[in-house]
Amino acid sequence: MMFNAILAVLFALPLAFAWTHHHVEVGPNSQLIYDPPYISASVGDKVTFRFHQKNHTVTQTSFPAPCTPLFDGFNSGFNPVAADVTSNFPTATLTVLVDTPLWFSCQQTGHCAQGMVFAINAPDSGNTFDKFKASALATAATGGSHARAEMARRFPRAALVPKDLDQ
Ligand SMILES: [Cu+2]
Repeated sequence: MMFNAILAVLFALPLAFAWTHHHVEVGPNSQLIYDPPYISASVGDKVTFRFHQKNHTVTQTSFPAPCTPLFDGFNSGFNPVAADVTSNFPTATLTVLVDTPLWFSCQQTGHCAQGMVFAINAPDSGNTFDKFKASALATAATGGSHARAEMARRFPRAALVPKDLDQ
């Protein structure tokens, strides 16, 4: 009787703490994309990024400056994967801690400006994923200087983030 009661509690636990494990491919088939490009996630969910060939990052940025790392944000760092590697790709996992939109891009030179961006819980209107991506693509014309200036204006501390040395 008691034993059954304990078993019942044990089986109930996974339901009580249910969370979703999301999987995102980074740069599959040598494309400068995250697949999928955006997801909806709940607080407590985990997101595992799997890095394919080339040398990408998953770096938290912000809606106004899609290609500029966010101070103290999530950053996988660079994950170099040689062209002849086809399995056991490196991964990085983040846990979703807030229900507000989270914005990311790849910090490899030129990748963000070519649209390599990702979002969690992007709104359906207003600051949408499409606008975020368009803003990232627009940095190509300015070399990102406008985005950096805008970022420095809105988030002065972000100017202190050192650039990754690994290109
Ligand atoms: Cu990249």
